[in-house]
Amino acid sequence: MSKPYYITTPIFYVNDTPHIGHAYTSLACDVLARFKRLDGFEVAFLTGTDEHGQKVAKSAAAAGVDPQAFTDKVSQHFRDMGTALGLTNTDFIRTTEPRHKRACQALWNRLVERGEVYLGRYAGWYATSDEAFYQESELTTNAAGKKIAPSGSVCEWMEEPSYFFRLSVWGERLLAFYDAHPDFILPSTRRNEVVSFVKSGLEDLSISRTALTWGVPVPDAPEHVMYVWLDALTNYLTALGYPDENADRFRTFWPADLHLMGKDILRFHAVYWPAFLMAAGLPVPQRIFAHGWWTNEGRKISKSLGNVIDPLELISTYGLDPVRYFLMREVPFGQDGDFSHAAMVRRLNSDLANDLGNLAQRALVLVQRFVEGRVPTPGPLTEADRALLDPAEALLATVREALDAQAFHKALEAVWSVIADANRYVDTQAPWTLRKTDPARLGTVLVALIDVLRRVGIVLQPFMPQTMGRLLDQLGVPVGEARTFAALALSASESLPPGTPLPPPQGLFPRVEEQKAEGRDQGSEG
Ligand code: ME8
Repeated sequence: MSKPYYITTPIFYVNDTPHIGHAYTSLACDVLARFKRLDGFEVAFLTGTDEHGQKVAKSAAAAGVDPQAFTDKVSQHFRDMGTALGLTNTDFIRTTEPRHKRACQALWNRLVERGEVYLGRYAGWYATSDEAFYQESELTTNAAGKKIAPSGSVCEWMEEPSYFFRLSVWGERLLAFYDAHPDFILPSTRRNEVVSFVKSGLEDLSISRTALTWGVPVPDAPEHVMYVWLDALTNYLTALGYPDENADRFRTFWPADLHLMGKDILRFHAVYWPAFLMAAGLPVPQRIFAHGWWTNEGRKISKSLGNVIDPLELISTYGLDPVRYFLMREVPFGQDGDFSHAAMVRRLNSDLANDLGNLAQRALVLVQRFVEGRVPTPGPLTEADRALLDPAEALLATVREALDAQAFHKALEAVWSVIADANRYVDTQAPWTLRKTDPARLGTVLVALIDVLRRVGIVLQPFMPQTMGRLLDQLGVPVGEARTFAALALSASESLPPGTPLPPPQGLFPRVEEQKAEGRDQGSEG
């Protein structure tokens, strides 16, 4: 029986077109989902769109269309982005679906039954672009006299009847929970921010609006619609069949293993969400990870600045796998990152074309030229061979540990350290000389190289599925079991019997011309 693993992206607001930021979170989840599958887990991977609330209602009104028609159209753009990115999500949720309304209303009723909700009146600050309430003490005043949230969004004063969730009574229990689960919020710097926010004292949370009709109606009080964040967070339960807690999917996959998101929405996931769940008597997710923020050439990415980086355009310029690699490698996961085409070209040329691409090409060309295109028979291993093979054999464990901490960059660093070892090994072993001086030793060296490439190819599949598929084809590794992590337990001769014919090699990663970057970076500033 395989172990379950449930991973989610945020559900994205349909007021915007998908950009590099949305692609980033989605790709990180996809890498983890693919990794866990190859590692023998049964994976549920959820993404989707957040379609209610004032922000979406305003965008629909501005576009002059009915909100449902508007969300139908924009939600499709996010699905299309997923297809272009090669996402392997197992579900795509839209919060305007009937299954979701049912789940939200059931969760609401549960909170009411448990005495967690009361009717009152909200009077305070609200930022529509964040769909968030702010306390006066968090705000600053800009030159025009407007109140500004820490996110930079403009706040408006709002007063209306509202249902409240008794968040104020959950502070101590949240702190005790964070204490007992030190890895619940990662990275730890972000965890500290959340802890101090909770320690500063929580106020009850307004969870319904009357000034708005675009939302899930509150049961028995249809003049209220639910606060969009209560509605949105519930999506993680809806997709598993909630409120049917006996549904197979729910029993198998709840609580989630990982909710992954940007740092902008950590508070909702790390404070409100566990409080709602605890209040409803439901288990709390295992981990909330908040990654950093991408800027474009040092500037905030926004439609109004006209500097949005379109993932589809990146893919058509550089190819899908290089884009996937760059985003997971360039910035230590958790930190902020600045995008530039120059950095992209540099990295693709050095890591992919030079290091990995060259290694594969060198080794496979030698096999064609010197041993008739067949896997040779290895002889006894030397110290130099072990120095190459030991870290390559340990790679899966190293990568697994890094990915279990969402350290994508560390996982890739470990793989590239093996690739660098292998390139040095080719230089020091000089197989072109061995051909004449010691043909038996040549066989050993080539088999060691093929085995390192096989290991690298298998471990990198979650990051670059298409290209690593092609590499494994060229190494004669059959599709299926032989490409899963279980196959990494096999030795070189168990996995690729001597005599196996290998097809003529084809380059994996073409070099990107430097000119591709030139002009683009300036161009995106305009
Ligand atoms: O917040 N850099 O949706 P949203 C990195 N609907 N990541 C970025 C980014 C950037 N510049 N811009 C966006 C919402 N993201 C809610 C979520 S979940 C129950 C509800 C990514 O469309 C990042 O994952 O504003 C961020 O958290 C998310 O998009 C915000 O998406």
